[in-house]
Amino acid sequence: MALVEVKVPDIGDFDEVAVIELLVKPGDTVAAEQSLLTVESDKASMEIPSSHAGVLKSLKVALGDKVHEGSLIAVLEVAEVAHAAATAAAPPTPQPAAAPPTAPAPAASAVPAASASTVGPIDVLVPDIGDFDEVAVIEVFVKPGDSIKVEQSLITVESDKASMEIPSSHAGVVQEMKVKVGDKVARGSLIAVVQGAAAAAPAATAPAAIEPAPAPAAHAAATAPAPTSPAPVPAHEPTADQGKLPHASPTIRRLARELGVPLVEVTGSGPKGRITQDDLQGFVKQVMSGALQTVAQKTKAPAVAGGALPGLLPWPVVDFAKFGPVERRDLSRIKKISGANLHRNWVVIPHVTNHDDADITELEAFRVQLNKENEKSGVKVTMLAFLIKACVAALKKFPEFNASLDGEQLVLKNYFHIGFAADTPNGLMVPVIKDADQKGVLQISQEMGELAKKARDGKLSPADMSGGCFSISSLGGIGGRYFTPIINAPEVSILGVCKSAIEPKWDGKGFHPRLMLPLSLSWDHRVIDGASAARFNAYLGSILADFRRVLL
Ligand code: CAO
Repeated sequence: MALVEVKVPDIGDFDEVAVIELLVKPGDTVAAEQSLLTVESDKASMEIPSSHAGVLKSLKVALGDKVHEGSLIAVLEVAEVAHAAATAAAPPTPQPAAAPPTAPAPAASAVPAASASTVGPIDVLVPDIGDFDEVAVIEVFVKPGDSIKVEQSLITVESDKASMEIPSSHAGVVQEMKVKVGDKVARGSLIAVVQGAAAAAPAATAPAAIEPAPAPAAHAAATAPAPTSPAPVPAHEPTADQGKLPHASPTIRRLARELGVPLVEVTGSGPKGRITQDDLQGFVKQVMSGALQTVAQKTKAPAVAGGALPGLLPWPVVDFAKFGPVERRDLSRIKKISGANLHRNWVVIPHVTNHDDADITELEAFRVQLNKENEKSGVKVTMLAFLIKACVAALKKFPEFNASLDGEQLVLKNYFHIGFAADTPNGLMVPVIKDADQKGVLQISQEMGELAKKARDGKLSPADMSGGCFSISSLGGIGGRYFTPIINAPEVSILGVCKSAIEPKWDGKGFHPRLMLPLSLSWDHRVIDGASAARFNAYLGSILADFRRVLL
């Protein structure tokens, strides 16, 4: 066993190229000549093969790193020391990503620069593409009327083994395209007719240098038709063993990187699943319109119905039937609507809840007496009606509780519409008593009874539930001590009330039995602070303790 360093071989006269793909990872067994990574320049991508067979001990480059000839890529553990020693000295053979296998080596010095101006129609031909008889046109990047630059890619062609972009030999305006997707072309095939004064391309030194094959042929003379074109640019080779690697040209891959598009998630519609520009654009449009989510978005973004939030793990998916018998029931329409609202309010509003107790001993006695007196009228005076009246007094004293946030402004309301949570067989509804400040406790009790019945019968109209300033959620008839009610946006606070109970209270001389009502006030900390909330509760308690104060 011996350790061998694998370095970037001679990649022509490129100073630096970027690592765009890592094709192996530490621990992988690699064969000699197996591609380890892909590098890409402006014009071409190429795979860097391993100089040895062995087990990859460590990778010395990361995605985005810039490398050049001699850069250390990886350390391999090889089986045969002698072989390793013999071959380690020799530079590895560069392996362009899409080089036709038997293409001749480049001969940069044999490529004359051509720079004369050209006027009139110019035929742009397929250059020497190595020893391929025919290759299929799989993408056409330009159309008649397009202004093109020298070396701008016109089409992509693909053989069994490689794909490459064919650049234009001339600048000008495309007069006519002579090929379409699916056509077969060979060296010398007419691609396009270009019109305009144009400088013929200088020798395609850059692509020629990075790719050993195919070799760029001598450039077109200043007259049309141009006999040859700049060298084709190798595109990514669709090899089976690359599995997950997207099959796309360097142009598409570069564009995808610039846009941040995860190319592996784009479905290619071209031959052998090749990703075309249309595929890429279609993908971006779908993501932008919200019709599609990338894998990253799915992991981070909230599931529409599942409740996951950005940055949180997805909602657990459990097969409950594995643990015992289950039955499934659809959520009611009201539960779905109120659930979505409650969820938004819980997530968006910074809630704080202050708990307090109000002494309602005298008030409850008064309520019971009233109900005795009004037995014949059929209207039952409820504790909730007193609470509504008391809350109106507190809202008048603390106007920021009777408000809504509108951007950076607070909308203070000069009306007092109080909602109350009603438990119905189909779910929670919040009918609203309008102008509660202008109504007496008897009238409020009567309206509440009517609205609660409508709620239970599923007959509340939208108008019955709109316009609320503040809500009360009373669990007093059921039980409990305290809870944390969720604010009913766009309101900024809500009062939760639980079951009153007789408690011993110290008055400085002795303990006395008092009926205490537990209050839980939730408030929006963007609008209200803790001191105001404590004052609100204390004031509310003082009114409930002596209801005459409501007149003050
Ligand atoms: N403490 C002790 N007892 C109370 C009380 C309190 N705070 N509030 C009411 N009660 C008693 C009443 O005295 C009455 O008892 P009697 O039948 O002996 O007279 C009984 O509870 C029913 O009270 P009520 O008729 O006055 O009704 P209510 O005002 O309590 O409730 C309504 C009306 C519509 C609010 C109620 O039916 C309801 O739906 N409550 C649930 C609200 C809810 O679900 N909130 C939670 C929202 S968050 O999920």
